[in-house]
Amino acid sequence: MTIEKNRGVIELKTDVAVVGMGYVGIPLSCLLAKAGHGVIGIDIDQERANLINQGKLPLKGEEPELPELLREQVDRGLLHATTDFSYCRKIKVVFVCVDTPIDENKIPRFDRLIAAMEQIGRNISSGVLVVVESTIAPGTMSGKILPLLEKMSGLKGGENLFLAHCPERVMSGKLIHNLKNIDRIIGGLDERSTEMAISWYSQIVIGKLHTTDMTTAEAVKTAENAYRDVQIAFANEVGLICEKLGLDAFEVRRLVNTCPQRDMHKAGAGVGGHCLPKDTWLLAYGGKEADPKLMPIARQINDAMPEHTAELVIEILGKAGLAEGKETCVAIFGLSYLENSGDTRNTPARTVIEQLRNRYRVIAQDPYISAFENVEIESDLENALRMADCAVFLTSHREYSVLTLERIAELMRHKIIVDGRNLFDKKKAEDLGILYAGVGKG
Ligand code: SAJ
Repeated sequence: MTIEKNRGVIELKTDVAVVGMGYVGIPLSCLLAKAGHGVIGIDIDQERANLINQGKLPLKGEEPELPELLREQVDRGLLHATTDFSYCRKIKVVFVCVDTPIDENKIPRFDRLIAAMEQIGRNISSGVLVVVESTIAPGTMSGKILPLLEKMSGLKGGENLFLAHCPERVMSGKLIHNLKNIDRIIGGLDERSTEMAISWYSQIVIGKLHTTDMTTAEAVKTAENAYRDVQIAFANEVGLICEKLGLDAFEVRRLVNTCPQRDMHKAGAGVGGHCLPKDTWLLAYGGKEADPKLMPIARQINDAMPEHTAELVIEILGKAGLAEGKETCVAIFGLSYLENSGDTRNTPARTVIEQLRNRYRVIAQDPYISAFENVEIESDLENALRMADCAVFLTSHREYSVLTLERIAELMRHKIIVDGRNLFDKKKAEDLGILYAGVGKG
């Protein structure tokens, strides 16, 4: 396939297409190109494709190795991004990494995945392997994707069309590391599909490749995240109990975890990200016949934590006698949903700010984020503290964990901290005359 490059038209040897150039598709494309394959990255966003073709990474936050890896593969002519699905012709394997959101009723929205599958189906040729990395509700591969691909392509699953589900296990801030090192589940339509998928992943994954069927692979991925979401909800409920009992939930957690077979998670200001808030609902949707109860309740508990954190702010400002109004300034530290990342997908900060912005002046600071919806940003950490009557910590960025309480006390207009991530010691704060409230900190 020929493509325009700054040094004229070059022939691009392509055997791989990756559809959906985001947190999953970009690192996958880079590692496959690094393994020597010509990779076509297909995305509906022309802007994003242009950035990638300039060797620029269109993702926020620190991603070790990835910016250099992307630039290298583009310069080598082994990675090219486009919005044109016709590049899927003559391709040997297509990896699908489009996102799979849920709607406000917690029902999976498959439209992006289906749209991608229709385009892929129109262009693939006999013998192709299609691998879906997107997280999907159990039953989607066999019930939706296989029939759709067969219909659009005229190919037949297991004869001249091969299919597998290999759910991604990446994490913002560790995209390349996780992709290389974490074991993968490969759920094939049949033996042949599984073998073909193994031949590709064994070139880029050091972790073990565990094989199973497609529906089991769908259930594994959604269950592994629902498991974590429920664990966090348990920790949050223990946190709320400890607040009422005047206990430190993190001390309770530390001692609980001295007991074998315990792995209590951490109470916090909420559960953000692209995975956990959605994957529980994907599993519940796939298993709706069983009428699951624990997982929806866990989601409810986790979704209520940002509001609880905002409540702590309102209560402590009331206790300090600071009136509601724009002259009282609340500084939010941490817009990202995850420490040391610039990823704001489903961030708890969004809800906390919504709850507070009509009561107080709200400013925000995040080392990885320079703009966030229409929130007033103060990028300098110490200036933000100087402006603040109340400092609300929602993300445990390393920049915050090196802040001393003494320095905070020196800088703030009123010494009030609400700690959403157990960054500070309550007693030490109070000894310094700081009014302190924290999630899980009674
Ligand atoms: N959180 C808590 N308490 C905890 C752990 C996390 O409140 O004890 C919060 C975090 O602050 C964050 C959210 O939950 O807001 C999600 O945190 P996470 O560490 O699970 O990070 P994610 O969302 O990037 O999770 C991803 C998931 N990976 C995939 O879906 C492929 C998850 O399965 C992994 O366990 C996690 O990365 C990881 O640690 O690798």
